[in-house]
Amino acid sequence: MNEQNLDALRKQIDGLNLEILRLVNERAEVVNEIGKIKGKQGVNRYDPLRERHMLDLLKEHNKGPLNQMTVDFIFKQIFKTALKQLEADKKKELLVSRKKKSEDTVIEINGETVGAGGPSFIFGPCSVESYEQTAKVAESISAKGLKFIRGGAYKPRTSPYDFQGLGLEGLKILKRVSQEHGLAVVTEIVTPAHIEEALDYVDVIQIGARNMQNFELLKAVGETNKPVLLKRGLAATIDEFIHAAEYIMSKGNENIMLCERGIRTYEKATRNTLDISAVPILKQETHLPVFVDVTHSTGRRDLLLPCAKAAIAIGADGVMAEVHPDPSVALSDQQQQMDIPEFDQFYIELQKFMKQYEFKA
Ligand SMILES: [Mn+2]
Repeated sequence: MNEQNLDALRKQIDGLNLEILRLVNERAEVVNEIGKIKGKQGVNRYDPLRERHMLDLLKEHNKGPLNQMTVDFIFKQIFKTALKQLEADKKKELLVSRKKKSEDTVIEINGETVGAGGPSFIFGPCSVESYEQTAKVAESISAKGLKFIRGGAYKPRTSPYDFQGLGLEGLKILKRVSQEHGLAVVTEIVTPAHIEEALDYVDVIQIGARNMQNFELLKAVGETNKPVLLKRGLAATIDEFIHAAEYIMSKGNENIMLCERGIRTYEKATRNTLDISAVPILKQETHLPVFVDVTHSTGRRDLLLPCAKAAIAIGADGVMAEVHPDPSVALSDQQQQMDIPEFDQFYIELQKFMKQYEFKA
């Protein structure tokens, strides 16, 4: 008798579960409709006053046996789930997302197509220190048939007493050197106030790791039509990185390249930890080209080549590294810049590797 009773009660529970499921889904559909209306009106989807009202109404009608705390808990979960669903749908709508645009973004700069398969290379000194120093590196880059030179004119340094860069003078040196050697300039801009002036000197605006969430700067570069190289913040999640890129694209600039440059972890063997898996994740989640900066991620000369190989093997669209004619007297990043013979060797080895494994050049 007891056994039969239990079976009957269990059947009753199964029926109730299905009924709850039907109701919860029906509720989600209604929430969806509300979301559409709110989306059109441009108002926030979460409304705390409305939620308070719903909870009060439930309290008024709760006859038990569940106590009010339990009822609140259950319904808050239901409210949250519906909002989460709306957020997930919203994420699919990001302009930078692969779901929004399935084909790869290809950016044409100085005769180089970035993101069309086959890695692009960005080399150059950490900081622009003088015409002679920059020209020596440029000569070595163009001798390899490469198209980009990087160099910092504005340097956001950890300490305000460290070398802050040559500023406009540095941009002028980069421009002169790039014209003499047929290169495109990749350089960091740190404030919206410098953008207009910089446009004449720069081919690719770099947003540095420390400025990845400088939203006013992101919006300002989004309003230009210059290609942007956006570096991942030192402690930024991939989701935050993607949303930073969205800030730029939301203002109309679609020429964005992402750059994984290492993140801060507990590991001390390297300056940062190169998050190599970020590359395929970013390639899956967005349609943007992805670079790997092997210099700042590792902070070690002996790791530049193996990490560059790893970047190419995992599908990065480009590699970035720092080169200085005499790193031991560099005004920034002395530890990790390559000198010219090391750079030559690095590039030869990388070419060999690409040939050996038949990577598209
Ligand atoms: Mn540097």
